[in-house]
Amino acid sequence: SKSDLKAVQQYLKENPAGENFQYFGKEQGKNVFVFHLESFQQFLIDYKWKGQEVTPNINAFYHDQNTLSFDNFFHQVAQGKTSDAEMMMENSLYGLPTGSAMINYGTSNTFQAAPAILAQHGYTTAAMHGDVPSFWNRGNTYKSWGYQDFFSKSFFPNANKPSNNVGYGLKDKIFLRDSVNYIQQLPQPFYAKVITVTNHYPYLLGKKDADFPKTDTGDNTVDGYVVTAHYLDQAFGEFINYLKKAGLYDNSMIVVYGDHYGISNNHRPAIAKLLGKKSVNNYDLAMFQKVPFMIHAPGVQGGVNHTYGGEIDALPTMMDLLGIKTTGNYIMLGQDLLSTQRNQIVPFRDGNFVTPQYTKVGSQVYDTATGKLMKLTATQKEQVAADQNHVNTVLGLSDKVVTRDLLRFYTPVGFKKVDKSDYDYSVSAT
Ligand code: GP9
Ligand code: MN
Repeated sequence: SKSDLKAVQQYLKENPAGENFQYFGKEQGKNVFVFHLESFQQFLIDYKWKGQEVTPNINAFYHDQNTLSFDNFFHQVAQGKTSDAEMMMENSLYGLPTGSAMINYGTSNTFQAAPAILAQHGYTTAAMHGDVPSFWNRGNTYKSWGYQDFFSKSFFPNANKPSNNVGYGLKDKIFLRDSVNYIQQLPQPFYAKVITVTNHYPYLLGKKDADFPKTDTGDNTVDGYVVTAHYLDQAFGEFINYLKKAGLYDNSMIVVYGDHYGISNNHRPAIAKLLGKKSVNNYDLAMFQKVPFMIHAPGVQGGVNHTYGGEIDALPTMMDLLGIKTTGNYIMLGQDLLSTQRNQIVPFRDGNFVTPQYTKVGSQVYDTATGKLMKLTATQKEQVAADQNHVNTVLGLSDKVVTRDLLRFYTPVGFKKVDKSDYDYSVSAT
């Protein structure tokens, strides 16, 4: 009901992060790429195996002088995996505690998502992916989010050849090369989301594409991870070169993120081996949920930012750089990562959390800086309880927005409601 919405608005009013005037609007009017690195974890950045960097191109991008990189950025997904990441990245709303919000609410709900917001600012919008549009209900959800185009598998004739596919879809190198044809036709400025897929469990890749040695943890589903990650990295490098050749590199803001872990917590011994440790505890596993978040922004001085945040914070951050004010207007539960006023509590979907002080896993609290298990003083107990209360509140409010479809009761200033019938993603018959 409308009173549920009031509670959300009240919360946002009491917890404003605001923008950072040093960054606000610095990328205004630029094309925007959101590049999805499937199952890509932060530990891969600068990681070496047998003396070789696994992901040299992504590493170079991470360290580029015009890239804002974040090294305390966490994925916050649950069962909805990729779809949870997409929900957060493009709506600044959480996925649900169980199931996928895109599947259960993507078709019917009202959204005020990134593509719809940017369309209001003169942007053309398109998503690209080498799998079928029914997966995660993207074909319907993207209409609700206001995507004008969705180029999925059937738009890529090369996908007809079985050997061009692996796992869930078209191999990244072919997918990205062929995507450029569509990207070049988009009127500028555009917002383009590019979702890769090859670096996906169980990390299989034919001999022809496998150009990196497997790790030797002895865990079969883990040891191929660096091989497909390396393939993704090569594909990424090629894509960046295409953009440079097409003259798109310097007039675009390129956002790159890992959607979630590639190696689940069921593989503790293998994770320990990869990290060069004897064993891993709950703290190590919490830190293992870091994923890359990088914004290549030609108009700003880059560097590695240590603020604690997660996928929920991506959209307000991007909007800040694009000069679109979100605080006080949009119902977004994350906060600008560049803001100096931000709250650095990172909620996980199960109610655990990380802050610069505490890492809370079940009944255990670790010191985030040292990784030591803490015996809390009375004051610390109060702080942890307050943080927990914040986490529960924000997750609960987000769930209300999604499950009760609250955005239908509110239209932000300058926002035109999405009409799904405006969009048709079927391949034209020509
Ligand atoms: C498939 C892909 C995989 O289209 O996005 O989703 P995931 O299994 O990672 O959630
Ligand atoms: Mn995924």
